[in-house]
Amino acid sequence: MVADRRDTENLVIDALLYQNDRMYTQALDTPGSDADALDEQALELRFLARVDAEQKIEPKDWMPARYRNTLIRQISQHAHSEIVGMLPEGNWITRAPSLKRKAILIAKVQDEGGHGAYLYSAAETLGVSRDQLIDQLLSGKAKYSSIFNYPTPTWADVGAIGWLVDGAAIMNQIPLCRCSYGPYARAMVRVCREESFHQRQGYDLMLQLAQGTAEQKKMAQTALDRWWWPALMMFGPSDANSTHSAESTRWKIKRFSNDELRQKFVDFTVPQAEFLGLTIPDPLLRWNEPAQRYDFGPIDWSEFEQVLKGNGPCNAERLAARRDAHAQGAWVREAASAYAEKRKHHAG
Ligand code: BYC
Repeated sequence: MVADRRDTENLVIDALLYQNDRMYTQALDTPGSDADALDEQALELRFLARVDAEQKIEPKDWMPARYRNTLIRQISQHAHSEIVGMLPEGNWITRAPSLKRKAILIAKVQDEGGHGAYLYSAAETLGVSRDQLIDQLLSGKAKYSSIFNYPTPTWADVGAIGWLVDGAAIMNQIPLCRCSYGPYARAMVRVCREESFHQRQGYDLMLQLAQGTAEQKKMAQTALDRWWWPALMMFGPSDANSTHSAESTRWKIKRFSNDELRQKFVDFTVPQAEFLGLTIPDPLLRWNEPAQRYDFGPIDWSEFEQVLKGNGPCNAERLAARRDAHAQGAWVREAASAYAEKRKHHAG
């Protein structure tokens, strides 16, 4: 069936290209002419056939402008999320309760910086510069994940972030390893390996607290109460309100819908909470035997919208911290540029 469709597509592409060649030979190749439109149509069909055939699209390949723009949007939002995501946990490095936990946390936060750098590089392959992307973040124009606009008032929040936020991130990012755009898919393979370590360290931290004193267990429960609903919001709006899903699915950027991934996350995480002896803050959460999944209560989308508009508990604080860090790092960028310039002269 799929093979049949591809054969038909190839025939259509060939017919369009043939027609186009004839038009060129009849000297109709003026810019913006029908010939250009046909060319574009043929290229798009060939692009879609490659996507259907699970071939990776690489930076120098032809791609529709909307595909390019969607990828720039998603990859840069993802990169910004990693960089802003360093802040809530970074806040605890100096206060980690043991040397072991401090070393783990430093490694995790450093990994996140690495993921951000990786992802900015992947976005750059689409013809946008890192400076442009960073300007968009610092000016407040670009989005980053809603989740990083929540505070981390206790040590247990570090555990909840690892367990829930990194757990949700893995659920969303494993399918991205098969995304149709080569550089993004390849970056995700390494990112997911590291995320898996991040998730485990978070769960391990929660386990230690949950098995500790009554006060420690309460701390773990309160952190779960704080992070549960925001973690579910990480997957994005419900399918009915997801503006980009249809196109991104057609282009095999997305392999599962926002709601499908959210459901998988709930099904995966509820037994983990039970093992910890903690209660998920949702009175409507129930196992649905016939459907073999958990049903859960409604998400407060008005909270999500507020966070996206910049009105979450920590939006202003996060952006201020990034702007500060960027300003304080100016001398490093200048020194690195001067050094690169010097090496270029030496090489020349
Ligand atoms: N927060 O049509 P939709 C990490 C926006 S970092 C904010 O469904 P799409 C970690 C969306 O951008 C994890 N905005 O969009 C780091 C769109 O707005 P625009 C970050 C959101 O793209 C450090 C609008 O809502 N992960 O794990 O098809 C420490 C409509 O949505 C959010 C990624 O970035 C949100 N949660 O699907 C620890 C993964 N959700 O652009 C951990 C890559 C939606 O039209 N991204 N919006 O103005 C994706 O997979 C997809 O972009 C999403 C959204 C599933 C997030």
